[in-house]
Formats: sequence, C-alpha cells, structure tokens
Amino acid sequence: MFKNTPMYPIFRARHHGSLCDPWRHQNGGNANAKTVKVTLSEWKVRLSPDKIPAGPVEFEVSNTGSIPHALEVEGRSLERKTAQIQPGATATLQLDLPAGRYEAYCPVGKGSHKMLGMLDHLTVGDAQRVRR
Ligand SMILES: [Cu+2]
Repeated sequence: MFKNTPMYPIFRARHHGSLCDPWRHQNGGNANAKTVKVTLSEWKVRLSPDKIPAGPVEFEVSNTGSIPHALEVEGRSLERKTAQIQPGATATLQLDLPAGRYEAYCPVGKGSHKMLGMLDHLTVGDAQRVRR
C-alpha cells in the first residue's frame, strides 16, 4: 500500500494560477494595443470582444478544453497562428490589424477542429462598413 507515490507528474500551468494580474495589465510596452480574450475549447472559439478598432492587438488565448488547440487569425492576406496550446495553458499572439473582417479558428487537426465549430469572426475597424 504505497499510495503516497505521486503517479501523475502533471503540473497545472503556473501562469494560469496568477489571477492577481488581470488581462488589462498585460499589454506591457504597447499601451495602445487592444486585448482580445480568446477561449478555445471543444468545439468553440470565443472572442471577447469580437469588434475592435484597427491597429495593434494582443490576443490572450487560453485553452479551457481537454485536448491541445491553437488559434489562427486569417483575413486580408494575413495568416498568423499560435503554437499548439496544451489544455489549461495560455498563449499570446500580437498582430497589427488593418480594418476588415477576419476568421479566428483552430488550425489543429488539418481543419477538422474548424469544421467541428472552432471558428469565430473578428471585425476590425468601422463595423458599419462591414456587410451584415
Ligand atoms: Cu482545436
């Protein structure tokens, strides 16, 4: 009965636990950068907010699901993505976005996660010029 041997060397992502530092303090150098919080899970991508002004933006991406995901932002000939994010971990993606409409989706699984619903849209700039 040696039950006190730790069998699961799985540590919760440390940076996930430091909740004393809210999102708004994390832009550091660039005070003008907007922050978009992105939550990845099976099978959803949630952007908050999903409308921002044109310019620098920092995506704070957290994987609240139970398998690895990632975030890719695509539109206006731009295509940028994070590395794969393990469950419970976070990543950031800094972009400078001109006005337009962008897709934000999970590129994991060669498009299968996207097809399962891991897709949201981001509107940048004057929303009234965007066709609804
Ligand atoms: Cu995914």
